[in-house]
Amino acid sequence: MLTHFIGGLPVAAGNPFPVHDPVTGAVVRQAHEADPEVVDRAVRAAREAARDWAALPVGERAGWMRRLADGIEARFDDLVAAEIADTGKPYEQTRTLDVPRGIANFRAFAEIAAQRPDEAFHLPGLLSYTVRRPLGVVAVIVPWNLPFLLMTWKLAPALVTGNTVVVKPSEATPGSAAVFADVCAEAGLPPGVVNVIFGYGASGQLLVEHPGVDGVTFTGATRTATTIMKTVADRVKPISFELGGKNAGLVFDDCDLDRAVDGAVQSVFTNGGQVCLCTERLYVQRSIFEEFCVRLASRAQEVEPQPMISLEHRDKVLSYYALARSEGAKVHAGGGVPVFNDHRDSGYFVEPTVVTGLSEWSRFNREEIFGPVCHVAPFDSETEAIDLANSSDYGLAATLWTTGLDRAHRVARRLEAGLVWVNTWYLRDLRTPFGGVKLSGIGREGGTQSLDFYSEPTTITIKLEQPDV
Ligand code: 6OD
Repeated sequence: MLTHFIGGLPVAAGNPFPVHDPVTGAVVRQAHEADPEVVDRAVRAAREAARDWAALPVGERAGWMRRLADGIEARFDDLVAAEIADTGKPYEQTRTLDVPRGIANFRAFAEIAAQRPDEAFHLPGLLSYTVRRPLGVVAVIVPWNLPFLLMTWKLAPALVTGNTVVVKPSEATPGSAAVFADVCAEAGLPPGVVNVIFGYGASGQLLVEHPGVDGVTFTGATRTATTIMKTVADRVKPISFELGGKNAGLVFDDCDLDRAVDGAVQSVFTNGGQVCLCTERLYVQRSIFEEFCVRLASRAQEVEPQPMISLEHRDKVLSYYALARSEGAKVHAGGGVPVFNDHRDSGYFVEPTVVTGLSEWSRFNREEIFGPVCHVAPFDSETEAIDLANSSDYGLAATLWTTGLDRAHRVARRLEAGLVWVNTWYLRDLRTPFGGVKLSGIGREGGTQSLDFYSEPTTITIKLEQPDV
């Protein structure tokens, strides 16, 4: 049974709830659901720790970040196992992406924060400079698709800038957060700096509305974000939202086709399509459209299916497959539930799927599906491709496949997206701003943008009596 981690101690309080293995549907563990009392206890613990933690020099907090990175390395195998048990991710991905990114997040933000210069502004007779202060207690609400990667992506900058935190992972994926609580305890992190509570959305709602919480960082569904936004509006709490996507991939006829097909396979099907950055709309220049569809469909049939996180989510994805069929789509690959004839048949799998022939106005092409599926449509001109990519309520990420250097620059800057990858997908430099436009989010995290969100400047202005010496 997973217990909350509050003030450096395990807390077993609240109703138990089950966590399922998406590969088989079996219950893998139970966790306690945070009720109002638990949430209040966690926020109080974070507040009590806040003053001393904020008073540490940034170099010392950076040292703590490195020790947490070391602690993750020491518990690497446990974290991989916990993440796989909750999500059904492939071992190779978890070993090479999810857990290593946790280590990288702590190491990167230790450096970025420790090396950041302060700002000073001079006028005759006037010196102004800024000092940055942490928000205080930050609520960190983490989704189920990349639980450890995204938790640490938020924790590292929040902590290194001097905040204390209350983390709530998704009810579907509490395991790696529980191991991380152990890492904090084993590292001797001061009690209350990191607190972890478990529960459904209701626990998250209690957390964000708690008056002792000073800021909220959330990655997840746009619908949940609007609820959080309304909740915190009365207290004008700072928010950072990284939300859904309906990401476009543009494939021009001057691309390296092998590379573009490889990239499309990766950007559509990684993590079972359950990454906010995954491509769900592919637009391919007409002269290579047919060949591209044939090649993508053939590759899709070779992709090892990955489970969706829950039965409910699997049914949601399947409802879009049914919608596509009912609207007359041509299904080039997949479109159903795979049959394994083994223990996986009780799990939450869907087939990697490629469809064509739907209207741009179909809900299939407008709503985020969050599964291993894409719609492919042809375009004739660069302008049309850009218009198609931009005709979305979302604006998180886009991919471009072209060997034309001028075209790459020209098109990339005209796309309404926070992130554009050219001839690649999801390659990350942690110093860069990360986030989306339109329904895909508010604010940016990454590099100094994270430090800016998790702290606020105070401007100190001094009148100099002898200005010109
Ligand atoms: O890689 C990252 O830093 C990041 N924030 C990824 C987000 C993925 C959303 O599903």
